[in-house]
Amino acid sequence: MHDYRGKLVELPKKGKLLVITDIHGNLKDYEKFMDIWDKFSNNDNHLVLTGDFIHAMGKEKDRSVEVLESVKSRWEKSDNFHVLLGNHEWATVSQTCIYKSGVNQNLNFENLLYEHFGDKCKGKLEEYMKFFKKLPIAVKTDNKVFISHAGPSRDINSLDEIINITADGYLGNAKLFQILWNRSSDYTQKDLESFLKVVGCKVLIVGHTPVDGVKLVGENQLIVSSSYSKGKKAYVELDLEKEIKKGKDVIKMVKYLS
Ligand SMILES: [Mn+2]
Repeated sequence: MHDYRGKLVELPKKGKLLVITDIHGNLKDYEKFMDIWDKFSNNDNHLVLTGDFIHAMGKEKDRSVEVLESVKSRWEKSDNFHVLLGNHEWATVSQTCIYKSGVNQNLNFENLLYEHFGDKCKGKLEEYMKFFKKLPIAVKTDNKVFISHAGPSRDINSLDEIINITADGYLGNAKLFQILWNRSSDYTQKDLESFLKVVGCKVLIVGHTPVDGVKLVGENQLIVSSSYSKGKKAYVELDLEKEIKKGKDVIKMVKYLS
């Protein structure tokens, strides 16, 4: 059973952490990452999927159900397999319809569930919503790296506010909304600095915005695209024992999916 501090995952100064973002129902890429993880996995190493593993965004076949079934089962079986909530899972929990190129992603997902489970689709949706509500929102490593789906959130003033971030529910919760939706146009460099100070970290790693593999924002934030990207597909093999001061220290730990 995962022993999280509320909605925060805290990782010790031991081993390595694979950071994988935005799978978006791409089963092929997901399986490649799971092959990497299965070889990499041991008592000290961890993996985090930073949310948005459901909802295909492009023309490719939406394999969200297969990905989700595997993610859920791996999370339930392994204490070293961590999964964060993304805005697409949040949309399911909060029943907020989100659109991509005019297509209602929630409706698409419910249709997928019907295709897979027929009459049992309602029960499956409830099961998935329950699972999403168990998911943490962020990871904080002992060597001062903070990892979330998006963000930073401008309204977070303490680490406790991260730990208790869903206490006010999932809908109409600005702090949660920002950490799941904010892109670099939604905050200033100053906001980022003060967020990192508040949570006691040096570097922020997020996904959410598709980039060509990785993109450094200012000196202290790294955007990573592992599957749904603008070109290259990158992930981070974060050394939990090395001192991290700037984004460039994390850039050295970036790897690419072949
Ligand atoms: Mn997202």
